[in-house]
Amino acid sequence: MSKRKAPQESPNEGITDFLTELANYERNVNRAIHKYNAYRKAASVISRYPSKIRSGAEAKKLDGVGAKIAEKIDEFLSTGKLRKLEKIRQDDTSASINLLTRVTGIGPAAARKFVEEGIKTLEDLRKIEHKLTHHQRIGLKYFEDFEKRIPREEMLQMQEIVLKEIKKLDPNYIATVCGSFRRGADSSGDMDVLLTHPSFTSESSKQGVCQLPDKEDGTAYPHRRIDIRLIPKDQYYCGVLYFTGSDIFNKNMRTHALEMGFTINEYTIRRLGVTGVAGEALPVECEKDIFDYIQWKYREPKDRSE
Ligand code: DCT
Ligand code: MG
Repeated sequence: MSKRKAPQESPNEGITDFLTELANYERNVNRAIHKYNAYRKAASVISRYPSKIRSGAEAKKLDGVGAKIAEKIDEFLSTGKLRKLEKIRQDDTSASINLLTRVTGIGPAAARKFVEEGIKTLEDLRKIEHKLTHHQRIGLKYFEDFEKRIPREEMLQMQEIVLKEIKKLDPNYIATVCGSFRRGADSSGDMDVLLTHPSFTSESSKQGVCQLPDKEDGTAYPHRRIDIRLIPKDQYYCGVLYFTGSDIFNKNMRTHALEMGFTINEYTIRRLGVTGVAGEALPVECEKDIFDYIQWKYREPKDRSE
């Protein structure tokens, strides 16, 4: 999963930027996932609003913008900043936790633990490299590269190479590049590859690095993050659905599923009994099967931003 979301070009960039910064603060520092989701949802709906927002009241008409966010928008529009954010930025612990969570493999809990131990900067992390997981070491080593978005053109080149190598191993492999790439995005934070094989029944995941060969003019490409997950065949399409996202779309789909008496996660879809206990995993042969169970109209990946 990638850490940095693509910046949204919109007439309300100032607002979506501060909402995203607040979202990250709630997730990384406070571990308040509901607040994180609320800010992300508001940022997402505002980023798709076509005209310049003039007041909090105007924004509040949009689904996902409540009174508190509307108030912040008013403050931002009249003063050009937000006191809450100014305070957060000045707070040492918050700033350190936010920085450390930008390293792939370091989540909010690990970041807080490091900061409590006095490890606050990338240099500090380098000094305790022996204590880091393999994934975190890669994240630290390629910190700058991994923050760069990957243009679609490069994603296409990487996809071709990866799929070709997989087919060489065994032509029976089935592989899908998911994430924002599958939704048609112009750029991606990372490459999310799902892999299955008719004879596989246990899951594993490999986090790696790749780099395209140098360009014709001799300049090198940045190192890119590639996440390959091997998934049992019967769970493959729930995985493809989940890892195609977006995260907001997934949340909305899961909510609808619950209303219809189903529970969906990245592995399975199951019926909920009257007592709320989930039954056996239902058979799934393609993504559309999952939509059908919950009586939702099928949506192409490009239409799954929310
Ligand atoms: N996902 C999710 N909930 C999360 C995180 C991820 O449902 N909290 C799913 C949806 C997208 C998929 O996993 C891959 O995650 P990312 O790589 O973070 O998202 P992306 O849409 O591919 O965006 P990016 O271009 O930044 O990689
Ligand atoms: Mg991704």
